[in-house]
Amino acid sequence: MKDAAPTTVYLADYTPFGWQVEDVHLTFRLAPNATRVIARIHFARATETPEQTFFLHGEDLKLIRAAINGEEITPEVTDKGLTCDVPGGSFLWEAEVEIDPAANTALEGLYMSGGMYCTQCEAEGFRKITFYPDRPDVMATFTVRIESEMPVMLSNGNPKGAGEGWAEWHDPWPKPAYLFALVAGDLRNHPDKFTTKSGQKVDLNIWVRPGDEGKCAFGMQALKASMKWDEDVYGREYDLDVFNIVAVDDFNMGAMENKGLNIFNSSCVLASPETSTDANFERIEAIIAHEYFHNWTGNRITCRDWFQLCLKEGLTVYRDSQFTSDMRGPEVKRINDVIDLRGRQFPEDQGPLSHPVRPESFQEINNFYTATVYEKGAEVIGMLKRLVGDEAYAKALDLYFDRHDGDAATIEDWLKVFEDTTGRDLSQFKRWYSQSGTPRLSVSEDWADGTFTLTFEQHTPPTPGQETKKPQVLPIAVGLLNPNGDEVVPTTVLEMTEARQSFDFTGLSARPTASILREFSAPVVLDRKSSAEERAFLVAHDTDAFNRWDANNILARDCLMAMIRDGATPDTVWLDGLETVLRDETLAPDFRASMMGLPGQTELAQALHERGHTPDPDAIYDALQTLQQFRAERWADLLPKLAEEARVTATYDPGAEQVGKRALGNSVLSLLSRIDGGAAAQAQYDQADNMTLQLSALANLIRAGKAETALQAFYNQWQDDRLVMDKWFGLQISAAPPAEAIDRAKALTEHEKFELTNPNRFRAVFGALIGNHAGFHRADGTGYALLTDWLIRLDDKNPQTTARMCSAFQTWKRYDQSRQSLIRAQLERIKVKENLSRDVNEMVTRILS
Ligand code: B3K
Ligand code: ZN
Repeated sequence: MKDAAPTTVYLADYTPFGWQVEDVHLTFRLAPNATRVIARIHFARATETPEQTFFLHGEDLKLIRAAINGEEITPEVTDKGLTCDVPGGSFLWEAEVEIDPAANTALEGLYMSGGMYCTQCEAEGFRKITFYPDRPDVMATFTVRIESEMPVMLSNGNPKGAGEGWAEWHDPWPKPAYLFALVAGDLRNHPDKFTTKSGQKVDLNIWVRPGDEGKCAFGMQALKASMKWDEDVYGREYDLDVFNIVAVDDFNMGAMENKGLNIFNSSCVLASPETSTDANFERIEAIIAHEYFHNWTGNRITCRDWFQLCLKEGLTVYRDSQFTSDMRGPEVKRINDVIDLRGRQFPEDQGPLSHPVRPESFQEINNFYTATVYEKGAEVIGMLKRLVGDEAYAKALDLYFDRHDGDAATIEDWLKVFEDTTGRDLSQFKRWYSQSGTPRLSVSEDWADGTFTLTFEQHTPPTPGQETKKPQVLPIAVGLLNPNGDEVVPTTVLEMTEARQSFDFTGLSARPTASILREFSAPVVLDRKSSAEERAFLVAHDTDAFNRWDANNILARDCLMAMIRDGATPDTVWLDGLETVLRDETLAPDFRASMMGLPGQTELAQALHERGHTPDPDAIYDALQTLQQFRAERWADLLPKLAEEARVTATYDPGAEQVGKRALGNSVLSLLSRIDGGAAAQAQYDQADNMTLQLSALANLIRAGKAETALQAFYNQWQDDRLVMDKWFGLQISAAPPAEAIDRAKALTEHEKFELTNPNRFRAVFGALIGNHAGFHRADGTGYALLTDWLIRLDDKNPQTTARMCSAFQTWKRYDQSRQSLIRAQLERIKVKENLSRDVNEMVTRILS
């Protein structure tokens, strides 16, 4: 192992850096295997900080020369960094190092992707570029000179000058090193302009590899919409002369908010109707917004230390979800966000990887860019806003930007602006940041003399390192419906602070039906003993779209669980009620498509586990197939009608209206293809002029076992398009019958276009395998073994992506003894791998614990 005894970093140990960085000058002489980085940095001793030895982070750097105030020195260098004696006052630090970007397959620091140079520094990648205090609370202005043969050379900030073989950039905004970026390559740009509300003109560019120019227009439109939205809604303006976005094929995550130079995984910025699905368009719009919004929430106000990550990520996710709501409608956005939260964050929070929104220790910070920090972090902000109200939220945010602009801030700073603007004491609310685990909320109802009483109890089960929990503040949005379906009490927010608490609604003439946790007002598991009739009543009448959907979702789940456990037949009362909703043309197509959805296989596995049953992946898969077949036959009259409503005749547009129709059409197709032998899917495939229709048709042909010709045709058509090829790789595995998934995955790893070192391609194959629940969890353990073989191989090249994919095993304790021991054996195999990365070691140790 690289780290025989990996070190753990604790929030409680925070100490400020003993020096200030006044400015940073960097010169890059780019060469694939021997890039020289020459740094000139002015340091000054910070007052009010304890005596420290002067330590600069540095990893995988070949030190050529170091000097202080012009005098060469020989510092002590380890694999973590460098220490030396420094003068008492201010001084000039100079260092020249050599690095090897072409050999950098970890994609952290300076690396090469398809012949271009690019960087990724968050969280701790800058230390692979030069020796530096690589911590977010050290902020400085950067001036960067790039020397290379590449036609395009970019860095943060504003352009300062350029000539034959060189370019200079200056970023006037002090920033931490994790926001540093450099790109050099043969790139084409898609330019545009934006004028801020105070009249500043900004040049906008999306830079791409030759051939991708035609896929930039949508991203540019999304960028301009984001800039405008942040001015209108948060009063935030852009602050440089240029804003550059670069698309890169090899990237560990979605995108990165480097100041003035956002770098994107090409899959998260390049879009065209022929090559991208509606879901791709929506995701691209959201990620462009997210990275842009970081300019204020992350860059202008950054984090004091990495434990505060949710300060920028939770808030920025919250902001991008507001943006998407505004662009595309709030109802289905909320439903999709909750599906995502329950599908990714809940399992994390209820298993061995559970950690607070603000973790208190880590070995490898990259392992904490999690659904808990991001998505639960955003939910916490949503709750705060609900508790204080929209107006107070806006005031608090204004104060946050005023008070902390230029700061490296903490969660305490964040909560203080709310306390100061509202006069509230948020000390109990703060538990949302420190207590891990998903609270369980149970509710009982009483009715007497015109008074309806709801009594809630909250309880959070133990999580790693946290045996006992205290009650949290829960905003519970409730509405009451009369027996005739009218709303008698509109949405009211109950503020629960105790472990057990009752709330009365008085003066009612009849016992109402309660709609509880509207809009999913708190990230909890709501345990409500309620009859199927009551759920059906909410499906028919609830005015809250989320709860209407959720009541239906619970009926679907209960129906499936009865099928899985007792071999029951599908619940026709539920299906008939749902049919009435689906026939209601006043309801938006995208909402009806959501209502047609069923809980996924992992959600059912979790639900069974929670009720004390051991989930059988095959039985879950079979029940879903049976139910879909049953619905297809029962709704044989309904489906053509819905298909007609879903038809889009206008030219393709990725806006909400058409997207909603296509979503409904594709839900219909997935049923229709079960009763027409795949004819409708084949017809849709043959006629499709956009990827949304083409891909869904292909998925249904695969499920129907009729895709051989279409898969070949698809390959022939798209073999030169990397992003579409990722879909081709993934879909064959994700849509395959479980019995075939592993063989397909194995065969695809032998395909000439499979690339171990390209995270998108690796995830296309193995993400799809993990997502094929019954296939991955095949009883003989071959799915676990195949994934492990490849994780072991990838770890030597790219620890970050390997570590992230280890979470496929986080739910292992749900399954039967045999599967548990098969998974344990694979985790132990990973653990003893030679030179196991710190990233993967930490993940596997936590999962096993
Ligand atoms: N801040 C980056 C994520 C960096 C991940 C480092 N492992 C993207 C984002 O959240 O916007
Ligand atoms: Zn972010």
